[in-house]
Amino acid sequence: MPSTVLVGAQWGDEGKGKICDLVAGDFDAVVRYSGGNNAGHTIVVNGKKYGLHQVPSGIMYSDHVSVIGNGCVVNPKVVLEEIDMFEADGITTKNLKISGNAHVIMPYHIDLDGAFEQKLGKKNIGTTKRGIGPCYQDKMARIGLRMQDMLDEALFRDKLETALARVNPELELIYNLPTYTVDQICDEYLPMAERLRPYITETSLLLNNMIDEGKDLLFEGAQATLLDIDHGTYPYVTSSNCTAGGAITGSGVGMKNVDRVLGVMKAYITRVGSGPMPTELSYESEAGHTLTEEGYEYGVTTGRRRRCGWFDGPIANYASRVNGLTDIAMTKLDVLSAFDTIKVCVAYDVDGERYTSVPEHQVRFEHAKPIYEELPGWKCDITGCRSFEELPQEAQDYVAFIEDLAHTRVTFIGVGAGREQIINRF
Ligand code: 2SA
Ligand code: GDP
Ligand code: MG
Repeated sequence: MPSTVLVGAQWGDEGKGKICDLVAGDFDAVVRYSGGNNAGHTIVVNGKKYGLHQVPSGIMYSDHVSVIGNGCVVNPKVVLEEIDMFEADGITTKNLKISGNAHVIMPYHIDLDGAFEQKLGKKNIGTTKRGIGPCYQDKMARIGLRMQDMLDEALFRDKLETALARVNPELELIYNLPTYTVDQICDEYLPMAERLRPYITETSLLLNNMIDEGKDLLFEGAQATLLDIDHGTYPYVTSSNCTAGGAITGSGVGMKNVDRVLGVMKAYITRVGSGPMPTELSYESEAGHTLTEEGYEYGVTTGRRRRCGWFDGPIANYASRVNGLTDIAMTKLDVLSAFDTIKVCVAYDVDGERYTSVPEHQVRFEHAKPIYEELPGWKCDITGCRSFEELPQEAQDYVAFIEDLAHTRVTFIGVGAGREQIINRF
């Protein structure tokens, strides 16, 4: 396969981990380009389930290079825990590479994330409280610490002093929280830095050298289009560019090297955290309850129950546009087998005006009322289907209906959580 960006096309948890693990065998490297351990990517291999937060889902392939790119934020403790977990399971991490330019999540980022959410009260974002927003804030404010800084004690101490001069008053005076000393953080972080030293490298150079050798790269998106800091449902978003464009800035690879943008979307939609969601069904409703429980819609990082709703066509159309999708992987079609009929949102009614894509203005999106079409269900087990033709006609029609809404073809169809439970149409 040519170099490909795999991107979440909804609000996350579309099954990026599974698709990434599935296709990774066709690539030479898998690259994470945004986010940190807020991500939770599930892969199920030989019946064993792994929830990955920092390490790319390509780690299962021992000969592949796994890269945590410069656009990511890294919690050293979490990466080390994942490294230890894989090594204990006989999965080598010798080809894991972490960009020296990736930013480091500090304990005060986690404190500030929680404190700010609490301060926001009812207006909270519903973050994962992993310190992601405050870490990216420091990056933009140019007081962040990077992986490379951890490898040079004098530099690390110096930069930390600058960061703490700004952070400590905020902790103490605004949130009434304990402050940090340089020594305290060094005692915790420098030993972790020594363990991580062999993994930290110039990943942009490494990836470009691979391209020069004719190797193919897979960029594994985290979070999703509607959680993107620029293109998402701001302010209810994460703090990075999760859309396909982020793969370029978040890895240091040129645009000419990407040939394919594969959007991953569920056959319905979910969201965790706050913010508008036009097709949301209450958990108490029969359909909402069925999607949640049949789809086992609970967060991989925080365990939070995800909000569930019918497939949202305007979002699919929007995601196709802002990412430049070449094709779609549609996951969890099997979950819809429970329904007699299935609703699909084909457009929004916004104060009397019809929208077939996501309106840019926040208030319009908040006012969006879904216009549904109801399609017949298939009501049978499709988890054993391995070709499009084996799917019942109603399921084939459902996929075709969504292709029309998204103006993009569906290449993969997920019919179960397992690596092999997939239909590859082309
Ligand atoms: P943050 O922590 O600052 O990135 O939160 C900002 C918003 O982004 C949402 N967000 C996510 N949405 C879906 N899945 C995510 N990963 C985990 C998973 C989530 C979990 O795979 O299940 O376990 O709860 C993820 N990460 C961030 C978040 O809900 C906020 O709306
Ligand atoms: P990601 O963040 O996009 O990688 O997605 P998550 O791992 O957070 O959530 C997706 C969930 O759906 C995981 O529990 C997967 O094992 C599961 N999953 C993925 N594809 C399918 C599918 O086609 N059918 C079913 N039933 N489950 C799937
Ligand atoms: Mg997830």
